[in-house]
Amino acid sequence: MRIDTISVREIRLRLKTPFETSFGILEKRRILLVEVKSDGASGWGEVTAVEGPFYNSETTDTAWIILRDFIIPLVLGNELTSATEVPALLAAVRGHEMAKAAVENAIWDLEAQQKGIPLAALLGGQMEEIACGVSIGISRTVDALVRSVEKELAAGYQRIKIKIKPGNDQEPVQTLRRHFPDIKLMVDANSAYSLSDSAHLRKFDDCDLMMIEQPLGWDDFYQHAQLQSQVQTPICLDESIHNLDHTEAAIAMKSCRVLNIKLGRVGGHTEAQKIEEFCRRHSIPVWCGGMLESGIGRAHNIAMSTLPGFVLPGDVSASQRYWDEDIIEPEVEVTKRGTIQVPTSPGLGFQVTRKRVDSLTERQETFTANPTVAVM
Ligand code: OSB
Ligand code: MG
Repeated sequence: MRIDTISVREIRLRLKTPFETSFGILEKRRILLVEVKSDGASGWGEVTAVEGPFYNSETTDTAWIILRDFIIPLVLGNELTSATEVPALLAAVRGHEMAKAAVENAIWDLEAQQKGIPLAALLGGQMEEIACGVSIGISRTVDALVRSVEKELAAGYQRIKIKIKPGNDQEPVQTLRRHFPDIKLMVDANSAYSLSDSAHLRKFDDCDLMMIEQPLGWDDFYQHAQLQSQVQTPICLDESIHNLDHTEAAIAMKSCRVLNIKLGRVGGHTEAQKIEEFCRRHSIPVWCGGMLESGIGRAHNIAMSTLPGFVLPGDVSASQRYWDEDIIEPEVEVTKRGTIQVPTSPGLGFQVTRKRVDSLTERQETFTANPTVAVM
């Protein structure tokens, strides 16, 4: 497939309810979508960066510039046989994994369409449905949190993750455990603690948590290893893991016992596959993280979650938890068992509702490859 045009656009989507983490509150999302065309077919990808550099170093605006000035020129006009060739084209660009992933993943969608198979099948995924959990932001009161958890459990979700930060951690967790003694429960700190908090974090050992996600530095392995040797609750790394090398280091150093894979954070499906395989060989369970994605990013997450190493429920949940109206048809729905059925039609398996995407678009730029010169 020859990469004929690449478009990048920014859409605005308001979350139904603001999402609070230890690094800030997300509400009005500014999301970049990438559309790659080859032979008249379109593949879609999403930049999962948030608005400010507070989860990782990328932002919506840095991704726009890096895509426009560096990533798109390196990919445009190339003749590819497989999306797995994209990382080599982009190897000179350091970091900016979320910007890279949007282009690579769009090409995965294209390739699956050209082969007439679902993206999940192209990736090597076998599951027909994936297990879903929810990520609940920091709540204003513990009562409100208990009500949210009740609602999500009633909807069928298989595990509950809550965001925590210093001063808003032990009380909500202990209250949830009293109300819901048997649920799968975990916490995500988004790097809000330091190693000197280890005695405080050890109190979670009595709460039967599945894991504590990214308690320490966003780019740390060493201190997480020290913390893991001092607490019984498994540590899960999120922010720290950008690639397979990081994964090998984290496992060798015993920095964590569980990994969350986010497609954007690791630069796309090709690297995600390698991480999944490595973790499977080392008996490290993985699950799919979320970045409050629109339907396009969500569809990619569903496809990735069908790989065999994804043995724990992920942060992939129904469109209606986030948006009044998503940008794909059908929207992502969750069964009473807390699962999502994996689509069986070619590519992403969801139709991008172009009219709605156009109406939400704030800016757009399209880049076209030079016409190929016919050889006589
Ligand atoms: O750390 O997992 C995280 C959202 C934005 C930034 C970071 C994180 C999250 C979530 C949301 O937890 C998961 C979801 O998409 O529902
Ligand atoms: Mg996280």
